[in-house]
Amino acid sequence: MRLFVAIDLSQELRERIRGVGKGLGPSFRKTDPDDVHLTLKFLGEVREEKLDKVKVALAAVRVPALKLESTKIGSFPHILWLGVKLNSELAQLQQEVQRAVRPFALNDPRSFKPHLTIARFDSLTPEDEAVLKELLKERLVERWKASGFTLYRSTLTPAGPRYEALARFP
Ligand code: 2AM
Repeated sequence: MRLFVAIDLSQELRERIRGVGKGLGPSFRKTDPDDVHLTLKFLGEVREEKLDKVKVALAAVRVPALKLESTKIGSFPHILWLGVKLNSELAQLQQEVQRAVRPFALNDPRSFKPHLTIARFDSLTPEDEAVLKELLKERLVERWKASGFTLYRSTLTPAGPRYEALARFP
């Protein structure tokens, strides 16, 4: 099973992400705003027998009171995202989650860049190219409080990934 650990968003932030999505043309594959999350750690494929151990490891992580804040719209190749400020509580939680799941997880040397994936894209129409250029100038600041994190299972389907919450860690 493909697993990842993420923080859920506030309903207000989901609505703002929905608003951004309304301006996107057909060359963007939008994430359903109800599925958008802040990934702390992608574990990759984990054998089902290990699931209980993963849960025990995550249950030992102490979660600070987290005040989060979205920042600006940006892009990686093929991904349109909304950034999240990397404050010390978020950095600490991400490191602790990463440490807890290290025996079970993919070893990804990339540094943590907190982001919310709004849409994915390959080639863009000229209109969508112009939309992207404008969006990249925007900030979308929304504050929310996280009350914990969630272990998710991701199932890849032809219609895109489906996410299922397996356990919540308040
Ligand atoms: P993304 O939103 O930037 O694609 C489930 O796939 C979650 O884990 C997504 O939020 C995804 O981030 C994140 N993730 C991180 N590394 C990944 C990887 N190597 N493969 C798939 N998803 C990854």
